[in-house]
Amino acid sequence: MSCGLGHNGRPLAKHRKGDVVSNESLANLLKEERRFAPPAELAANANVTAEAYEQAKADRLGFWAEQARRLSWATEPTETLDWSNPPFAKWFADGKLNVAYNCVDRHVEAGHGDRVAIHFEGEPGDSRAITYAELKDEVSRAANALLELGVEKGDRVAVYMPMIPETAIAMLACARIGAAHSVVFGGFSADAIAKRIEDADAKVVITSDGGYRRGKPAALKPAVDEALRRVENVEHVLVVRRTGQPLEEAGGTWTEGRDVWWHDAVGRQSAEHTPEAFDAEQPLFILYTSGTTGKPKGILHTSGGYLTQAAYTHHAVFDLKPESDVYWCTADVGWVTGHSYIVYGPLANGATQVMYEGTPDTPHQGRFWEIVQKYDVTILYTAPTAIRTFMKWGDDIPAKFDLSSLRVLGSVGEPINPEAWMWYRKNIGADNCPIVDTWWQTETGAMMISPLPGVTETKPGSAQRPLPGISATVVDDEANEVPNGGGGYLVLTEPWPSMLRTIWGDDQRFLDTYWSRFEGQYFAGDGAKKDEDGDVWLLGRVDDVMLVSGHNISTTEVESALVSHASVAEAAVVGAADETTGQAIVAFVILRGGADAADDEALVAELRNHVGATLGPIAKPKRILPVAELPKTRSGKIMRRLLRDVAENRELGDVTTLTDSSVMDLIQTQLPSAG
Ligand code: 6R9
Repeated sequence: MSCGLGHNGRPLAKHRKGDVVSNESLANLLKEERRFAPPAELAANANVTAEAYEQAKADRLGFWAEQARRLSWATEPTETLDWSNPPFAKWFADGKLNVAYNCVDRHVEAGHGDRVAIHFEGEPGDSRAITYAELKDEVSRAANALLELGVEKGDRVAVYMPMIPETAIAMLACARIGAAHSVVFGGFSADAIAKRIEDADAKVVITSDGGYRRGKPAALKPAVDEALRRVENVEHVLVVRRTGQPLEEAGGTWTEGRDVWWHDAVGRQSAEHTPEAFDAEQPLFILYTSGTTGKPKGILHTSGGYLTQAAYTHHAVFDLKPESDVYWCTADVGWVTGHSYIVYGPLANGATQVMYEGTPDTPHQGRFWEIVQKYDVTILYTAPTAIRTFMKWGDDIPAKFDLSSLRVLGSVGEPINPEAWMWYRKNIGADNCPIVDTWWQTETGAMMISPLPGVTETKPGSAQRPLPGISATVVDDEANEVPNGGGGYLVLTEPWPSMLRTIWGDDQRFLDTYWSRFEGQYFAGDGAKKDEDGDVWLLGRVDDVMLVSGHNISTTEVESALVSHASVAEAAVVGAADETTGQAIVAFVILRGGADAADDEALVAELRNHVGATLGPIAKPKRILPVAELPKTRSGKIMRRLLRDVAENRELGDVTTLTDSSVMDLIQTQLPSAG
């Protein structure tokens, strides 16, 4: 057996969700011996060098106080962290600033008004370049319009939009007047919108007639109309015209007095608006995390600390040179990656970025690479789920485009399987772009664990080290820090500037969810492992860890073993109840190049043996089921919970956060023998 998956000694009956990931089960990932040094030229000119770790270690708060000076403060903070009432943090509490001024006006004042802030690429092929000067005018007009609609400092505004520049403009307009936005992913149902509007008690909703998805207009306003039949207190709906599709045709309505067109209400405003400086702890936004169960949690972020860390990490981790780089984050603004790395981080840094409205396969599967080529994108930030999809579509597709402008590649959202990492490096990065695998969460607000592109010798599949100024480690069930080589739970051991301040309206849930599992430490809910160098490997949500015959096995590990087989593009692994072994490993696989091997018993046997050979016999899946698609959340994470329902022949649980709910029907019809 190649890795010695050991028995953890706990009786099966004691298994509960969230049990620690045993050290032994993780040996395989540690066998990853490929190493990639930073390109010499990048290292020589890098924004951040190894010294930053030393500096932050010597004086963590001093380090963050220095990073806060990247921002323009109306009143400079003298206080860095107030931790007198943990875990309720205040950062830079006596400082005052305006977040929108920092993201827009100051770049114009510094003489960069002509620099493109956003290269917008619509799905149908329309495009718009918006300079910082134009962005300043638009944000100011939108701020004036919100004021006219009665929005005041401290109010909440819900934003339900496609991926168009007005979404960023709307968010910045809220920030400019001190209202907190609550962005609801465009495509969530009326029910989800209603719950979020109600929870945050939003006064105004900003939406659009729709956006383009997969070559067609997809309406948004009708869902808002439906949501507003269930909630009170919304005074106005501000509607951007994007598709021009008649509202009634899409099932929507127009409520006179309540609904106003953006081009009317914003269009007629003055482009002059003087930003007011707000306290550093002024709420900036609420963003709901889907959560697998229960009511969504409204994660609250505030201004000064959040913007400091979003700006610093965007500068450090992407080595951003605002004068020459063209940055592209493919996430949707509706999730935290879009908040921190489309809107706040890049704009605070004066970056030029691409914003793309649509899907990666419209009108063809080379669309992303065509965009990289068109705009000479230098920094690309995407998700493992996208990378695995590109692997599935085939190497020949990116090969048709000139991707030589790229210099740094990023990944976020899930553990990236070593083979997907290698594919990304070779087929997109021409073997010479550092890959930064960035671990963080809605709750952390900004990146926490990641390589630095000019410093770190990277390892395929590892997020590696806490960033300068960040304290994270891995602990066992009893909160003891595990030694190098050990596995357990990822915890954050010191407060950080962009940390969530609470769950909106529910301090107790904030304490219970994050701060009660381990005394004085933030519990992230992820399993992790430290290798012999102390580098961190993420192993998936602790809820997904499997217990097979008393062995803890991480889903990530088995999935990575499957993806390392030449025939597999993507894999999702779950533990299904099993009379003999407690749980049995069931794997759902998507084959590369779309091969249909639903009845290819030989391949299934080969895959089982491949996992056995890489990880040890205990990790061999009991069943392997080739499928055409996997259920994913809208942010691209595999929803293993639903696959567990299938594997255990249960009624499916809540599917409302799925990107495409027909996927589950497809999987079920493909699996006559799922039981
Ligand atoms: C930014 C974002 C957070 C959860 C997190 C973890 C997973 C994110 C990861 C990663 C391994 C990475 N995750 N990045 N796992 N490696 N580089 O995704 O926020 O939507 O709140 O999800 O995503 O499980 O706990 P969010």
